[in-house]
Amino acid sequence: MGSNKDLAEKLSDIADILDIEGVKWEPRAYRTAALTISGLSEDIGKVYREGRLLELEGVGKSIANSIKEYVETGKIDKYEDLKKKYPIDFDSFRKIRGMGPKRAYLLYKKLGIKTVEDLKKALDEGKIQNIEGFGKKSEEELKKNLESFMNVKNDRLLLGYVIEYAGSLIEKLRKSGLFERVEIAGSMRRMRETIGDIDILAISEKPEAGMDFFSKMDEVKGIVVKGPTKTTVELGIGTTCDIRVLPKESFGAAMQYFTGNKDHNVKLRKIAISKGLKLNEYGLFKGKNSIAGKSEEEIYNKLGMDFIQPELRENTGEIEAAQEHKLPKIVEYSEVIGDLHAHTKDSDGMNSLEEMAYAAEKRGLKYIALTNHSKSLPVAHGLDEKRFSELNKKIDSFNEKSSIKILKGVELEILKDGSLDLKNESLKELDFVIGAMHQNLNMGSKELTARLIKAINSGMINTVAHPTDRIIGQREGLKLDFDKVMEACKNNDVLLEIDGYPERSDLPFDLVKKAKSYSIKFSLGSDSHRTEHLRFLDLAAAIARRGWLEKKDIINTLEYKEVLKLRR
Ligand code: DGT
Ligand code: CA
Ligand code: CA
Repeated sequence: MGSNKDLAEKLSDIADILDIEGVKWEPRAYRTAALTISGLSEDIGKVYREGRLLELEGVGKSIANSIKEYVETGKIDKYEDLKKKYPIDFDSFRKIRGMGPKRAYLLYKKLGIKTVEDLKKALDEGKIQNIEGFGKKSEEELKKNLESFMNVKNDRLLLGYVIEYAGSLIEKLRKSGLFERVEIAGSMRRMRETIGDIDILAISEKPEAGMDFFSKMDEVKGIVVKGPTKTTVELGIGTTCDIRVLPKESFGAAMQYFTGNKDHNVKLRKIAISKGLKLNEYGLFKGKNSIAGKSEEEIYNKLGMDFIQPELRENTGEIEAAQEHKLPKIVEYSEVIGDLHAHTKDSDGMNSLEEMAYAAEKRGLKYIALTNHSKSLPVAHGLDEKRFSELNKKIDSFNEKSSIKILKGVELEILKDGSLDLKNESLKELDFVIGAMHQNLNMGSKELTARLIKAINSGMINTVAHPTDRIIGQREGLKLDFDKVMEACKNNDVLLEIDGYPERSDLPFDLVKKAKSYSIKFSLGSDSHRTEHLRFLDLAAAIARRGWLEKKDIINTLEYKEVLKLRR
């Protein structure tokens, strides 16, 4: 019953409503709990059943009771009561820039606006500008922000919050003893940043027992279809999962077919036909004879091309490159040995410098850049020059005694006029500077591009943070002129960042590919705000792979001492 996503939305709604009612501390607790649950890589029902609710960040006794109620009944009484009084679609409004809960409530009270559709109608009719606290300019802004939300909203799940959960499902299936092989396929295998569902392929001598086992797993909330070799279930995390059992001799063909993407497959099938062959999920056939099927490699090879890594299968030129034996040797996940974007509790992170560094070490990394926010970002408790210099001293003494190294970094505000938020003397003491635009983004494309380029030309920044500033499902990227930005990066040896934080996944892979054509290099970052987020570095690496990057294109593949040289 229910799902993590739905529960997180309900808790966030409670937070919004309590905010409107002027309640002091509670909204914060509900928000933290909601954030924890939406970022959880396991089903909340499982956490409850195993008695671990109180271990979750932000979950105290009272919220734990609400979660218990939710898991057992699918409802939370407190939520239902509050929603009666405030029948507002807070979940959508939260994702629209400039629509905080108090504004949403004001618009509900004055104009009866409950939904996104109501809001759109009122905006179209010019009714918002007359409401106290709004005005013509903020009406225009809201219109733009609503449009941006409508363009990007979707119900797909973010890969970063599902991939480990899927991994644990696979592990359970493997351990059941009912399958000879179990693998992930579909968009998750391609490491697409959002997924529509989870696709699993298996080999089994006892498919019916396998299907029974699968459909009765704890994670399963309902069965959509159940057959002898194909079953689809609804999972507690808020998505469906398919499993298909296939004959051993067809497994490679099935992996190929069900990994997709569709356009990639369509083109492969055409190539097969042009060679007088037929390709389907059972194999590659010449007449009635199967000439390949056991492995993906042999299928690609028999079609006259090199093996294509799943991350590349988007029909963006990989098939042609594979035919000409010109595919790049894309970076391995294990070649990324440092994280170049992370926060500590000195700004808006949750963990200390030591905790972050040791957690990174535990993940096998050799270094981590701690890139706290700078002073002009007060919502993130940005640091001024003096506090950075104090932090630097702590980092120096940490580095003296430990094998994992910390780079002294900053996620530096690029101010409205393109100037930088810290003095040059202070920036010179740092090892890694990420330039970022978080505020005053309501400017035209030309101004915004010029602002960023001014910072790139300053000679003071190493990389550009999450360059498009998109938030998946919430807002579009900035309207930057990327040709100009990339030209400037190239001329100044400035990197572009690939931020692996699931909602960001920024640069997107198509722009990565474009930037590579400018010979730009890249930095990868998890954008961690707590130790658990360090895993997002792999997602940044996945985007790098999807953008065809090789080891030499990414500075996180360099040793610590080499990275230090970039600035000296
Ligand atoms: P998703 O689930 O929306 O994130 O994206 P996919 O790519 O996982 O798509 P899904 O789950 O519908 O199907 C998995 C793969 O199976 C897909 O990537 C390609 C293959 N496939 C599914 N339907 C078709 C089809 O009608 N034709 C072909 N050629 N392939 C298909
Ligand atoms: Ca899928
Ligand atoms: Ca599917």
